[in-house]
Amino acid sequence: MTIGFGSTRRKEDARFIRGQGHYVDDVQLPGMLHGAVLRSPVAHARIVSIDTAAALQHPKVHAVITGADLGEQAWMPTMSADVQAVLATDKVRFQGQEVAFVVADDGYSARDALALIDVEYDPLPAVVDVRLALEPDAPVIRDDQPGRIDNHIFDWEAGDAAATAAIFARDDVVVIEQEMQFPRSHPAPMETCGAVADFDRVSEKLTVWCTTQAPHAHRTLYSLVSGLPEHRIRVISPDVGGGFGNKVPVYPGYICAIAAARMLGRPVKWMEDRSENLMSTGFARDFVMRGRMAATPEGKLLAVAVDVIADHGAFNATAQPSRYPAGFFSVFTGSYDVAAAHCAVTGVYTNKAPGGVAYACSFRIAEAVYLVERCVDCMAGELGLDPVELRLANLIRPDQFPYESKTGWVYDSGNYEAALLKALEIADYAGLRAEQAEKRSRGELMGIGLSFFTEAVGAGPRKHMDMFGLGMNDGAAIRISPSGTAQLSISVQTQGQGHETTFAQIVSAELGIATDDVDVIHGDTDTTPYGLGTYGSRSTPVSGAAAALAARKVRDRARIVAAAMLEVAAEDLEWTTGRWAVKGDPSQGASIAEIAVASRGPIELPLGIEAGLDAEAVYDPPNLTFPFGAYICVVDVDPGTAHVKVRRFIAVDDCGVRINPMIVEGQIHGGLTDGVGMALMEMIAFDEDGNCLGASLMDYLIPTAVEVPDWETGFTVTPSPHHPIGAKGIGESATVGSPPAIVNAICDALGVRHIDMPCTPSRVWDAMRSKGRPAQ
Ligand code: MCN
Ligand code: CUM
Repeated sequence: MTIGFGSTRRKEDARFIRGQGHYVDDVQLPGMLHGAVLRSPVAHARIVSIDTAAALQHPKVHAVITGADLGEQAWMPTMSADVQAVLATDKVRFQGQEVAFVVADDGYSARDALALIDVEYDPLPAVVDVRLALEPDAPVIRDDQPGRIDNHIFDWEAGDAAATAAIFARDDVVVIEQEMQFPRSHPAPMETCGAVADFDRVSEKLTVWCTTQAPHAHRTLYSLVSGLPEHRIRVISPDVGGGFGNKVPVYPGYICAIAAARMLGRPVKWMEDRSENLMSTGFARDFVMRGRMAATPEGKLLAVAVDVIADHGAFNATAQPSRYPAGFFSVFTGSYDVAAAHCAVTGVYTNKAPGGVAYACSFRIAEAVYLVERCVDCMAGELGLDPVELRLANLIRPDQFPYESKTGWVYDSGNYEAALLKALEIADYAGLRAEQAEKRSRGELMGIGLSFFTEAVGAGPRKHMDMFGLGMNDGAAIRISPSGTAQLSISVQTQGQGHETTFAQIVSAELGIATDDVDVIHGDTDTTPYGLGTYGSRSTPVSGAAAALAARKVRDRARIVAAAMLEVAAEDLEWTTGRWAVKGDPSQGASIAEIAVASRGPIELPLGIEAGLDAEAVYDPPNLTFPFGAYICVVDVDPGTAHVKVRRFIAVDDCGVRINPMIVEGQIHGGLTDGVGMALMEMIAFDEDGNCLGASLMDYLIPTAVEVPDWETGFTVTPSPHHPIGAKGIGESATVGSPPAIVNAICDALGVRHIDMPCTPSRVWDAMRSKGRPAQ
């Protein structure tokens, strides 16, 4: 029996390792039909006509739905104040865009019938380069918006432009400037996206099983699109095979399944295949950045400035809940105490699938951390300082917390130097530098790269967040059975993070109930309290806090009942794990199980006290939590093939109090692997006609166990002062922190100032040649 925090095994693994998980594609309903989406083969074209007659003749086809059939529902609102075509009516705006939806007896027939639909396209020039999209003669992509004459979406800035410019203008500062790109990448979860929609014409209730990280948020959107009231919509998110941000947005296929189920009066399943997932959903990053940094010649960092052009694709469907169009990018001052900072971000439409979706990034923090950590290394090179030295001299000091950044974020707590020193110690930094010097003398290319990052997770406080005009609070409800076991229902949705274990541990720690005696209910809007779901590593910071607070309410109620049982005043009782006992006489007490049964039993409860111990809480976070970490990467570059091998990777993370250190470590391992992918191989590329070149896992490379080293992890613990259990989120830290460490290491190995991700062999080869290598 285990109680409370610690590395207990994951409860959910019992079903997963037996192959007993239950995913959307496992849902089978009587009379269920299957849908398939017809997608545009071209990136930009006017739709002249759609002829569905032949497809309708197919003996197994029940319906072929086009945008015209959807009427007002042909467009749906996005989470970023834009609209997105569910099925294209006027034009197609990216390759892979949804054009028609076929419903048939089985999935194979539905897909076969797609080929029978005849769409006449009138091709238009496509633009996939953000800079070209901003040119005055660029084709206007969103001419559905009245009066639009260009592809510009927004201009947004943060920080103090004048104060920053004043520092850059000083003649006693050293300035570096570096252009860099964070390429378009894809979360590529194991399970693709899909939905099963079932509409009961009698009760007028719609049930949607779908791959979502945020069931309640999806319910709101389905209500907005379908016109059905929210209480008549039930969203169920069963087991989810990885989300990584891919399953935050609402995709057209879900809406098509819902529309078809309502039209036909039968359940409809739609599951996309791998290419559809890679071509049309969940794109992240795609930032072109120009960073500048100013420092004194001695190495005091003074200012950071950055201009960004952000490629949002054809529809601004950025799934992030902040009030800022560039999400949390304004944390780009990172972990350093600078005097001034400024960023300017321009959002642009291109003929690509909607981008700007989250991918283990905490909403643009991956981009921000990459920017600042690359700039710090460029500055170290410029000043001739060791990157460690420059960082140590500028990290925010422990006594400066809570620290208000120059762009208005209040970092809750931190002890940065301790984390960096620990990483240096694990790595044996001095030893690594000595090894590198020795290898260099033999012409070998070894590189050592650092990054220090601050994350901002736990969306979120009203000051920064809002989704559909709603705040970002989350509820938790605990039901205590008469025998003292518990069910906790939560608003967030696990996709592999282990919530069924860690949330049980939170309740267990608060109430002294064994973790096995706490079951976690989630992923069903009919049975869980309202909340905004899992992304931005917010489950622990927000929903975890709600769970702890609900458990504390249970404890408070138990105290009153125990007082009645023991015939003492409640104030005379004290709590020791799992038990209320009389102060000074621990033998006089009652366990939660004893109190639970008594609370529904024959004892006389004080006036106004209801039977049972059930309790609910809603947590409205006063601030985000700011986990941090120090990463060191060691690479070897093969001078003959330009292949980069990540030989060692040391990650010291601090996410405050850890509920389950083993799960936390697993999150770090996964995130670091993501980082290797982004730094070395992942990029969704397009040709100049807008054809997507990353539509299969043969073309879009993702890392496997072969490409990654044995991770070396370490931890420091700096609790969050405002979180009930002192925990900060961890789910995205390593994805955010690792890419710059790897690129810094590659630059260090090659002796070049910058190389863009992904650092593929051909790019590394070019960089080597720029330095006169390899010897011709
Ligand atoms: N945890 C802990 N102690 C802490 C912090 C977290 O024990 N101090 C545990 C949590 O209880 C939870 C896990 O670590 O079981 C991750 O918690 P948290 O940081 O709160 O993140 P979320 O649960 O909100 O997960 C979201 C985050 C995001 S946004 C992406 S993207 C991502 C990530 O999680 N997607 C993932 N990790 C993933 N891991 C898996 N396996 N699959 C995904 O899709
Ligand atoms: Cu930034 S991806 Mo996660 O927030 O689902």
